[in-house]
Amino acid sequence: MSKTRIVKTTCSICGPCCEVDAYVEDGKLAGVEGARNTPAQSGGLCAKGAAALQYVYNKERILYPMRRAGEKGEGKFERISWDEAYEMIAENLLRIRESYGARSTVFYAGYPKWFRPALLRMANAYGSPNFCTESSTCFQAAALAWRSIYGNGICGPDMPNVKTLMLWSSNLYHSNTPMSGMYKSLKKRGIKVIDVDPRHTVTAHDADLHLQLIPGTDGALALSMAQVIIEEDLYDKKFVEQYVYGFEEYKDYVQDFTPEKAEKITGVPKDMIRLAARTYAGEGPAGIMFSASPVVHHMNGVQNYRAVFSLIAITGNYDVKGGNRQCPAPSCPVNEFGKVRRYDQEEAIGQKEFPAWFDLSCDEAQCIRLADYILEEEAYQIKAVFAMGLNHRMWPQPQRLNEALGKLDFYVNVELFMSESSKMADLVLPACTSYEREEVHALRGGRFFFSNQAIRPLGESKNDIEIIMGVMKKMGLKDEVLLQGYDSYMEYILKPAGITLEELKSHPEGMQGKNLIPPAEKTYETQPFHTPSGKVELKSLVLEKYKASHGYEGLPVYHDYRTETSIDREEYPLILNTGSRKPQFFHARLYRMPWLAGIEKEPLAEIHPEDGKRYGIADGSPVRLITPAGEAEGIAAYDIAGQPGIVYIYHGSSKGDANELIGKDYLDPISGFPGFKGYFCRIEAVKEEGGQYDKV
Ligand SMILES: Nc1nc2c(c(=O)[nH]1)N[C@H]1C(S)=C(S)[C@@H](COP(=O)(O)OP(=O)(O)OC[C@H]3O[C@@H](n4cnc5c(=O)[nH]c(N)nc54)[C@H](O)[C@@H]3O)O[C@H]1N2
Ligand SMILES: Nc1nc2c(c(=O)[nH]1)N[C@H]1C(S)=C(S)[C@@H](COP(=O)(O)OP(=O)(O)OC[C@H]3O[C@@H](n4cnc5c(=O)[nH]c(N)nc54)[C@H](O)[C@@H]3O)O[C@H]1N2
Ligand code: SF4
Ligand SMILES: [Mo]
Repeated sequence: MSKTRIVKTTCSICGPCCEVDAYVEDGKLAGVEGARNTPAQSGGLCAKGAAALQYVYNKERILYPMRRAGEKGEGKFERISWDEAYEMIAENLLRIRESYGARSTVFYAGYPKWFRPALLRMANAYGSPNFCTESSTCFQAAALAWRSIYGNGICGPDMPNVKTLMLWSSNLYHSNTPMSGMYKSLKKRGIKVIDVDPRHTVTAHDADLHLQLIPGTDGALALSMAQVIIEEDLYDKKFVEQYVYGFEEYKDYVQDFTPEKAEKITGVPKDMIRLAARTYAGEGPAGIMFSASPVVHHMNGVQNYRAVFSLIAITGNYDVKGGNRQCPAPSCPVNEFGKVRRYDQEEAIGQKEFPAWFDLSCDEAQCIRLADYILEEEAYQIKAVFAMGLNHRMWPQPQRLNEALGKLDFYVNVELFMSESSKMADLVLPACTSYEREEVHALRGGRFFFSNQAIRPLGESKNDIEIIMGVMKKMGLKDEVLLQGYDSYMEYILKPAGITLEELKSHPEGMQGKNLIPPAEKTYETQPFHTPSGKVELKSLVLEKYKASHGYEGLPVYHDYRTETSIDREEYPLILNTGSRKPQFFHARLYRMPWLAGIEKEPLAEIHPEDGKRYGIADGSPVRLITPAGEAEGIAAYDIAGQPGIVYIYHGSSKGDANELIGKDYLDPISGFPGFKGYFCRIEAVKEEGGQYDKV
């Protein structure tokens, strides 16, 4: 009988990296369980993590380096050796740099994050300013909004010490399962929770106050709360006087946003706005938990989040115990590893159109217009893409991007699966999952964990960082760490924490870093804010710099996408909100897992029963969504969690991709983020032809 081993490792199917006890039999993964006996976890896994075997042993896994053998996009490939693959990359990327300049090559990372610092170093060593990631639609716009006010460090809520928590668009039961235990514990501690969400989610159900606003009206709601806080003298005058720039103009601007007016814009009753403002300002310390995406997936997204983040400053909840507070440092030496200034003399993708992104974001380009750069010679043409986890379904008008990728001189995708985006590549390289690699994890609060290799990499797959090392070596690119091998890399990132790799390996339960700088409080008393004025900028001087050229405004102004649009609202009367997270899906990558895909076989368009009746669409029947940019089909699901007038649909499915519906130029002018959560559509019943759809 074969012996079962339990290996301490991690799941990183969706990124947060949950610790896992993997059951291994005869070198094969036989089962997974949430790790027991770790301080970080209670032994559970989410639905996605529990289906790990279908991820690791998926029939679409790429097992060998594969070179295109047919036409681009045809999907015909032939197996080659790793050495031939590295040779092919080196030859092409060196030729393209020679002929068109380094900036003609884009280095791109999709959602997976663990190898990004190494990829950034590769882009730097090659000399291209075009390192970019999925953050062209995620998180960076929220970071930009934050930095435009506070200058640096993004501060999350100080959960152990908050008295009031305002969740501003986060449905963590679905999007961040590992955090849900913490959220539940708030109730036991008597913490007041205010949830701002257009839908009555499970998370909203557990809150004390749910502000059910119309999507994209967040700015008006926050400005109105500020109006109440200032009018009722609930603001922190001392902090404002000493540390805030632009308060008088901000104060004048918010005057207009009375709860009466805001109720008309947002749909939130005026009394609830007042109550929320009084609770947040009066029952502190209070923290705001914000999300990487929904608020900034709107045309006025950056300004809307600026209005929200301004509330932290005016109530004196910035960098105090129980407020929004700086994280302990060094929170993640892995990030430091990638912090080599990119080659920024040359214009990067998006730099002309979205200049504030480059002033206020981290070291990456804004690649939302990647297809335009390939197809239309924007400022210059992109000729090659070296991608790790590129999924064209992330972008609006995904087919257009995929076609553009097919026109490149050279395109490599390093992937787990032979995805549709991979089929367009000249070369596809097999990455391995977290179960097949060793990895050092730097976790919150300065905890480190060594994730063991539970099984050997499938086929000839390799971990992404080893692939980067192989490519760099073949190209003759210099890097003091990456050319020393993977163990050296792990040693290097552990060094600041005062731990050796040997030590960490001998502590399967993980270790606390040794040289951690404890969380500070009120850092502003000793250091100025990293803004042009040295203060908290309610009126951003960086944004204002682009007033004449780009029309940006310094104050967190509110523009309503529903009225300030050239789209004919009579033709497209409904708001289209795409991509609110579902526990079983993760963008485009999990539709290939039978357990998970089986939960929702066709894309569900969630509509309010009133809209269903108005447009003659029965619950469970086929429906067509039509926007100015495209059409997609799905199954109508009556849902009373949202309000009439709004259609919700998940993205990433090849059966009915919500992103085919979104216009490619429908972008927030400051961040370049698409208005994924505030576009317009109409819906109509689809005539069934011989049972085209499975019943859901
Ligand atoms: N299961 C699963 N988990 C995920 C992901 C996944 O695909 N699947 N994706 C990961 C990624 S990339 C991200 S960025 C995070 C996102 O994490 P979250 O932001 O927590 O998740 P969402 O469901 O996108 O949005 C949260 C809530 O915002 C609401 N919302 C929609 N539009 C608006 C709006 O205009 N204003 C406000 N205030 N609220 C709005 C939605 O109703 C939803 O309940 O999730 C991560 N976790
Ligand atoms: N309409 C609409 N569109 C959206 C959103 C929305 O809410 N609505 N959300 C946006 C947001 S917030 C985000 S973050 C993006 C996410 O968009 P993507 O980054 O496109 O997300 P994924 O589908 O997870 O694709 C990443 C790819 O990486 C591969 N992969 C996974 N692990 C590894 C690994 O270890 N190594 C390598 N090399 N590859 C790996 C996966 O197989 C997958 O094909 O989508 C954005 N697009
Ligand atoms: S939340 Fe689920 S899918 Fe994501 S890492 Fe944890 S167990 Fe895996
Ligand atoms: Mo995201």
